[in-house]
Amino acid sequence: MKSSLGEKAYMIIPRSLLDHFEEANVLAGVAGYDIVRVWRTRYTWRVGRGLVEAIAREAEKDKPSTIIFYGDPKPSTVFALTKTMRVRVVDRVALILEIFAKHAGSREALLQIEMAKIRHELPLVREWIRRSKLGELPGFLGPGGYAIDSYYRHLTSRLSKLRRELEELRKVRSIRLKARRESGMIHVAIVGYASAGKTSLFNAITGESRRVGEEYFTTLHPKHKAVQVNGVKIVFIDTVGFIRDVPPEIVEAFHSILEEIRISDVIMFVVDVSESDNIIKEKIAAGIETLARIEALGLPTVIAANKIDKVDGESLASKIKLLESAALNAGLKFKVVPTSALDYRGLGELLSTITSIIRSTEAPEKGMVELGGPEERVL
Ligand SMILES: Nc1nc2c(ncn2[C@@H]2O[C@H](COP(=O)(O)OP(=O)(O)OP(=O)(O)O)[C@@H](O)[C@H]2O)c(=O)[nH]1
Ligand SMILES: [Mg+2]
Repeated sequence: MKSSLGEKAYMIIPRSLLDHFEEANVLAGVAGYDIVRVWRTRYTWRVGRGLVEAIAREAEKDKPSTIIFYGDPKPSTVFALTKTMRVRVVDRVALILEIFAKHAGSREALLQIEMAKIRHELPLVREWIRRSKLGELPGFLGPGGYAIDSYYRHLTSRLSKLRRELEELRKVRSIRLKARRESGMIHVAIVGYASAGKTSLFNAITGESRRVGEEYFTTLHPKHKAVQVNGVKIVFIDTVGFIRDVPPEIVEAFHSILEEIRISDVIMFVVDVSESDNIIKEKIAAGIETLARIEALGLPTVIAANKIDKVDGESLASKIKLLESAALNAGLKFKVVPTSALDYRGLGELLSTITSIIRSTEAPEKGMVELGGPEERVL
């Protein structure tokens, strides 16, 4: 993947996603783009001809290298934009895949992301082939139709190669995960929406000093650290943050990164309660959806209602109710513990809740097994 630090880019955002503009901007920044102009469009899948022309006029002056269409543009829309503007067009899926590719922590994750990218690109290449057969691409984007055909063949054969390689890696991983299960070690996966404070809580609990930050995806590969809590040895896993509406192409790439959540003993679901009720509801829903997709919803879960240092007592009570009812609405019973990774409030209760969950669900000898080393990074 090409490194694109500070590349000048335009963003096109559909009206229906304007609420997500902040998130879109942050993601573009993480992917290495510098958004110099933003355009609104009425649809999530296309842009009107007038807008394309207006953008093209500005692009003459700004010369952006990339246009980020923060939606799900149809191949014909991407084609039209590329043809008029002669710049790369990146949609939401491709943007997120670029971020993942930059930070993938394992060979398997890298291959999976490459596979997702190819799958995402194929319909676009098909559109190019169709247009070139219609004679719409004389000399455009390289030497024409033949090159596009052979590029398409290259992509499809790479896809089968990736499938085979991933299958091999999956076998190795399932052996490793089986060993982990049989070792009897207790694993607590720290999950939650991007920037909820997962790494901050992980650091506070384990004494680590992993990087934390306001931008999304500060953490992109999981980290394991074993600590002794109330007489139980627990491996805490800091994971990559969830985002809403994870597009289907990404689920699989996400899947490999998040898979170890599924085989954890307890889920610690971190929610930033300093945000508005609506945002909290949306993010809880996104988290539950992701957990469901990775088949981790049945696991005992505790919600860390984090950043309480930013919330006054009265609204905190209502936010806790909100969390409980959001879980209940999804048919889940999660215990909620208010925490602050900043001033360490609630950490004692959080840990005792986790150990009591472990004691009530596991055989007594579990958790007393000695670990091979102080920490272990799997991905
Ligand atoms: N006030 C306050 N800020 C917090 C708390 N926990 C985390 N933060 C801040 O929130 C931001 C995000 O924290 P991280 O720990 O990086 O969040 P994360 O969930 O690991 O984020 P990603 O890895 O990007 O998904 C940082 O600026 C932290 O300093 C808290 O309890 N109170
Ligand atoms: Mg983090």
